[in-house]
Amino acid sequence: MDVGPDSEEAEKEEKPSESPMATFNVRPGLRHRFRMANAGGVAGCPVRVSIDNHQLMVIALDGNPIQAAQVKSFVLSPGERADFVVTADRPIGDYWMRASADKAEGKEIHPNCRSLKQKAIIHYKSSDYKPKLNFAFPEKLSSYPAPHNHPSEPESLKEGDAAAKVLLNSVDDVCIEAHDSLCVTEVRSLHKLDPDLAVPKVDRTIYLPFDFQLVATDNVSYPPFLVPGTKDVRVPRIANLTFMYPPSPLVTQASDVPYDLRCSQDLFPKRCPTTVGKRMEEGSAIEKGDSDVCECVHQIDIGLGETVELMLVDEGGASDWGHVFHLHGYSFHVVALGSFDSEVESSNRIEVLKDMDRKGKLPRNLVDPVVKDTVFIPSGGYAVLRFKADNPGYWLLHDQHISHSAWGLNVILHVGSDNQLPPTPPDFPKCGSWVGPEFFLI
Ligand SMILES: [Cu+2]
Repeated sequence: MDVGPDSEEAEKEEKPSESPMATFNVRPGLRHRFRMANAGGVAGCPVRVSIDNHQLMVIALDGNPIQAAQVKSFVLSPGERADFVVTADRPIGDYWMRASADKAEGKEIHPNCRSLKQKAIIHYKSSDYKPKLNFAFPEKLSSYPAPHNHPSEPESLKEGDAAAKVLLNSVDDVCIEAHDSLCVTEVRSLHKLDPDLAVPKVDRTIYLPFDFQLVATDNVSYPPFLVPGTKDVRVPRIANLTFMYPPSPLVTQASDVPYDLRCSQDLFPKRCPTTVGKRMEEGSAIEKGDSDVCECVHQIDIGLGETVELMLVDEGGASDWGHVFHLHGYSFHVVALGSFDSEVESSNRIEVLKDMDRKGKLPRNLVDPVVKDTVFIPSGGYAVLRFKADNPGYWLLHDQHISHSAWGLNVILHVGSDNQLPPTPPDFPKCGSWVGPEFFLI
């Protein structure tokens, strides 16, 4: 077996990773805890992890303990972490750990993720077993020797153990038994939901529909990573607002951030076009230079100690690969997550979700929902997240996809008032936007 591409066809379009391969030593008969993170990357690919001939017992997600789930493989989106236990109970030898890009049922792997494939070696360390092969950094991976002990099984058999479940932690909202998959909403936390969060209605419900607004159909020559697609220029928004980073840090210099740069869902700056808040119809022509985008420091104020529910809804406009959101300062309970019927109009999904909720058709797990700080929202889907706002500060909620975040798919959750924060040290350095000498010559 070769560690290069798995088939000749794949070889044409994929180049195997040239990075050195890691070796993890395990002791026969013992259990070993692995702590794995998807450390991301520009493409923001979801990654599926497995170990040949071994089951993985996942015991924590994003550092929060869950009721152990025995799986064949699991998926991590950028920023997500998993702790899993591997029992070294197979014949002494070496086994592949595999990581490769994952995709939703019936969808293609994102073009930027296709070449994502890496392997590591799980090496049984035993005095009875001395590998004849040298695993230290071969010059060329293509000449890398096959791990000992299981060279003859076809790839398909090793990757897909029909009896085991896949912990489908992301990339798909379809969680049906036939898929032998386990959705994040089916994973149970080891701890019960706090009583003040296990109520029908929390103190604050915050609706966060997000979309990508078409602002130009010209060929604009930004670097490719700033423009989704080749022609249309789209700008991300949360509740119609595109996030702009403040010129000074809010925690220590909130009063230095100009009022006109700041905004909330009820307060749009005067400089913003009056069309902000109105939705552009799908496919409607855009005049050159026309825009209904408002770029501002989008902040949502939350009282310290309030119980909060965030309702994130993907209202479309971007690619159909889904979004991964990360919240700073908190872990949240994923009480619901899913997608809508295909006939629901994209620009109306938040209203549909509210309506479902009013009619009692939005089931929540208010007993033992999984606790996370990073969550994958399926394309065109929604996530309902709960937490108690007991940590004062300015906390960023952002898309983990680096380019989406750079374009403005972020919002600040401002918890508590500034006098509830520890005081800024008197000699703490200050900063702001650069004002060059030309400013003084005007
Ligand atoms: Cu972050």
